[in-house]
Order: sequence, then C-alpha cells, then structure tokens
Amino acid sequence: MTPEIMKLVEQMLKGENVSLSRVISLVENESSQVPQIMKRISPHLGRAHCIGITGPPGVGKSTLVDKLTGLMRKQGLEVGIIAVDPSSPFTGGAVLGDRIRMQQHYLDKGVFIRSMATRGSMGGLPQTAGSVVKLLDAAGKDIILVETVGVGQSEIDIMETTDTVLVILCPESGDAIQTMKAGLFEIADIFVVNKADNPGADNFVRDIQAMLQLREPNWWDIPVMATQAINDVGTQELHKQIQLHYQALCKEGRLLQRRQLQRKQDFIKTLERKLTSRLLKLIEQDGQLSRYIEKVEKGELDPYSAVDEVLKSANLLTDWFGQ
Ligand SMILES: Nc1nc2c(ncn2[C@@H]2O[C@H](COP(=O)(O)OP(=O)(O)OP(=O)(O)O)[C@@H](O)[C@H]2O)c(=O)[nH]1
Ligand SMILES: [Mg+2]
Repeated sequence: MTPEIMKLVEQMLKGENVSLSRVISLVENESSQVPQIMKRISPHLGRAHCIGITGPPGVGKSTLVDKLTGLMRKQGLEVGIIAVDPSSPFTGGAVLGDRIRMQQHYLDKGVFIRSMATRGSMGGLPQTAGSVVKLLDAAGKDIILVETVGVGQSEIDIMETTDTVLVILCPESGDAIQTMKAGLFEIADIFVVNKADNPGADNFVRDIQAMLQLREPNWWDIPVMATQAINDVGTQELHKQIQLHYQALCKEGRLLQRRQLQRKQDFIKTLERKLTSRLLKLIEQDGQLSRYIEKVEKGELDPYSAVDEVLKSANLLTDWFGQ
C-alpha cells in the first residue's frame, strides 16, 4: 500500500467520512490497492447490522430508508446508506430522486450516503457493493442500509451481502403469486406493503400472509408489515421488527453462519471474476478471438465448439499454469 493510501485508510478507520468516500472510490474503480485495503480493514469487520431494502421501482424504498434513518439516528446510531442506482443509459438513473428524498439527512454527520451505479448487472448489486459495505462497517457505521431495485433473480445478491432483507411491495405490485414467482419469498426476512394508504393494501397483506403460512415453520416468522412511508405510518413498527430480526439472528450462532456463507460466496465470486478477466485477456492477446467471433456470428461454428477450440488453440492452460 502506498503511504498516501495507508493514511487514507487509517483515517477512514477512525470514522472520517471524506477518507471513507475516497477509499470507496478506489474500490469502485478496482484499484490495484484493493487487496491490501481489504486486508488492512479485515480485523474491523462484522460489527454493523447490514439491512437490504429491495423491491420493484417506485414502491417507496427511499422514502422508507429516509424514515428508518431518522428513527435510528434518534437511537444515536451512525447510519451508512448505499443507494444502488439503477442507472440506465437513457435516464441517467434515480440518483437525483434519492438525493431529494434523503435531503433531511444531508447535513447530519452521522449519516453517510453513497450512490452506486449498477453498471449493467441487471438491477442486482454492482460487483463492488459487498466491498463498499465492508468499508462502511470498518468505518464504524452501526447500521448499513442498502437500497436496491429488485428485478427477479439478482435479488439473491442482496441476501448474500446483508443480514436482514426487507422486501418492499405496494398494493399495485401485483398479486402475491407473482411475488412468489419472482423469488421474493426466498429472500425476505420482512415483507413490507408500503403505500398502505392506497386501496387493496389489506387484501395484499392477507394474501402474502396466507402464502407465508404454507412454509415450513422456521426460527423466524416472516412478518408482513403495512406502512405509509410518506406519512410516517407503520415505520416505528417496522423498525421494531428489524431489531427483533437482528436479535433472533444473534442467537444460536445464526449470524455467524450467515456471514460464513457470505464470505465463502465472496471468495468464490472474486475468484471467478479474476479468472474470467485474466482468461479473456489471454484469449484477446492470442488474436484468435475475433476470428472465432466472426465464425460464430456467421453461423459457421456453434458457440460451444467455438469455446472448445478457443481454449485449445490459445494454449491457454499452458500459459495459465506456466507449463
Ligand atoms: N401514496 C403513497 N406514496 C408514497 C408512499 N411512500 C412513498 N410514496 C411516493 O412514491 C414515490 C416513489 O417513492 P421512492 O421512495 O422514491 O420509491 P423507490 O422505491 O425508492 O423508487 P426507486 O428508487 O426509483 O425504485 C414518491 O413519489 C413517494 O412520495 C406512501 O406510503 N404512500
Ligand atoms: Mg429509491
């Protein structure tokens, strides 16, 4: 680690937000210093309660995050917020909207807000989001809220990164069966039906409850909460449930287990990423890639055979293992 970055990391560990911001940028830009940074902060990890907030676009996730942040600040807790911005090349994403809704916390030094772009990974978490969560943890945030727009499978990411997952829906989100199809039942620790001021909320809550009753009894009964984030109705009850979930997690080593699994996934994913990018580089250097792409495009070669041939012809395995 360069002395400059070392100093930055030390300041971040003391809870200094400007340094935290700069270290996050290093991680987002995949600086070569990242492994050393992560190594340095590893003794400081695991203290924060990390909460994922996911759900379809526009259900009120940011408004809820804002209200929950207010309640947590009243308890004197330091809050870090990661708003994953579903940036589309057309709209430029929802950053501005998130900023406006969280305005009341902008001047509060106990609240750190960071937007991250999804960078194309279909609405899931950006590859670096897990590392950014770790930085906030190491910087001493008590609570880390990760808001992400949920669209299908990629919500699994949030489960692999956080301790408690809130799935936010609203009465317009469609019937409960669709919700189940979307895999939300697998990841939710708490269901929230927001915009309960709109018609159909009671029925929607009951539908979800009925679905949940079909599940095997577990150590945690998934609650279904009705909220009106915009009117601050039901938000205290939701906050209470979040705390209860954390308490239940902390019992009988469950949190430890969840985090062990997360670390394993983190390791495997990082390995996959590194291997893929290095292999692709090798293939590109070989100059053969464009020839194969052309053949596949023309339909002269099927993609599977092309992959086999590329791997053979580039002598990749020899290069890789240095034999
Ligand atoms: N009627 C009603 N509107 C709400 C409620 N909560 C939030 N809204 C409104 O719903 C709109 C979307 O709210 P956001 O908090 O930005 O929703 P979001 O899920 O973060 O949106 P994205 O991040 O763009 O996916 C805003 O106009 C809010 O004012 C609520 O309880 N009732
Ligand atoms: Mg939002």
